[in-house]
Amino acid sequence: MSPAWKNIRTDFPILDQQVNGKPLVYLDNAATSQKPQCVIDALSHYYRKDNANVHRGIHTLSMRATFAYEASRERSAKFLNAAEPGEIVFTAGTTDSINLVANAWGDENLQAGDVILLTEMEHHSNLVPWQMLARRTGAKLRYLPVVAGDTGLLDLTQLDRVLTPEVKIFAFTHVSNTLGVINPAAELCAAARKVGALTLIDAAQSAGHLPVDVRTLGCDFLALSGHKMCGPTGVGLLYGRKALLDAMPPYRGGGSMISSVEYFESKWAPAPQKFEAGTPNIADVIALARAMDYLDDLGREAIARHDEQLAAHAYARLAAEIPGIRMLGPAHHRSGVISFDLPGVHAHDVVTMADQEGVALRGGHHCNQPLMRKLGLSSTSRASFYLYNTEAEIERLVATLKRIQGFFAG
Ligand code: C6P
Repeated sequence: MSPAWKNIRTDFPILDQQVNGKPLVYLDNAATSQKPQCVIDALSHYYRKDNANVHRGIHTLSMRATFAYEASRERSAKFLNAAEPGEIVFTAGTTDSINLVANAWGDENLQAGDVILLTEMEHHSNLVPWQMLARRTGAKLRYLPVVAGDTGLLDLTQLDRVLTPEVKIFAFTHVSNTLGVINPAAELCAAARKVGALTLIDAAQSAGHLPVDVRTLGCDFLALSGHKMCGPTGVGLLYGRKALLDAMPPYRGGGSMISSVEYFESKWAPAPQKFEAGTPNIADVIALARAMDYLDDLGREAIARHDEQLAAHAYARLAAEIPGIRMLGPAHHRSGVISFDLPGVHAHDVVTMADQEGVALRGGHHCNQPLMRKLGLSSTSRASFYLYNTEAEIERLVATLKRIQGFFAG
């Protein structure tokens, strides 16, 4: 393990605090991760030294801001092993990136009779934009099922049945935010390619946790959010194969995305600029590159191993120590997201009582309502781990859940 791991918790100033009189145990990383000091410093440095608009001014500050903004595009391309920086479009996050594809690519390329393939475990962000597109174009939605039971794995025996030539795009999550399942993304992309379908990977829960290489995965689009990978909120990106981005019309109109404007018509700038209308989220884009540096200093393979070890440990400890607990998702080969149901205790009560112990969890449907229904649940409690979490914190979780169970047992 690299020396960067040694004092990792001190890199995250927020972790050093008490919540409700107890040391904070932050286990809500699937909702948003905490930020290391280097990312906070990058934001502060930009506003203290370089703040100016990009791609417009020719004064020194504007050139500095433009240089740092475009350097972040290069860093992002490297982070994902994209062929060139022009394949990176900065957006507000995963939701925004998926909406961009559903609108710009979808409206231009889909018609009645076409099929949009999704999986039964998608987050609402990878469902609703496609439902809206289907309504606009007359295309149909189809789903690759999740196997019956609680492992939450995709039923790959159904892949050939659902991947017919009518499928024009297959959009799926790399890692489930509720079940912690890691989907075989490269295999799914290869299968889609065989029938001529494009692929979009929702990498919201994977980009900061696993090595993500768009060329090894073989995807056409990939969406991620900065705030789930040690970066700031309000920024993310869309990776798109350059030929596809070049052929797509813009999604939003305004300044910066044009090459010329007349009173009655305009011409667009080339990709990726044509997708970045208006003043972009400059400071957060720049700080996102620092987050990528931070993750790569630790090593993404090492982060994945750390997540998996913590998740396996938590899964085993909860299953052994909490009578009657229903564990969701696979026991092994999973990400650091653990969802569970404590019979007789609503997830909101679990989260509220855990908060009294300083333990931050999430409870609810996790923007996964159709999957919840399929599992026969309305909500789950969720603990999600990241690089700064420890086995000692898992023991705090176990003790807290025992106390909650004891309280409700009367
Ligand atoms: N999941 C969670 O607590 P945004 O909000 O655009 O940054 O990310 C949306 C999104 C898309 N796909 C997946 C798989 C996700 O997990 C999320 C965000 C958070 O699980 C908030 S609901």
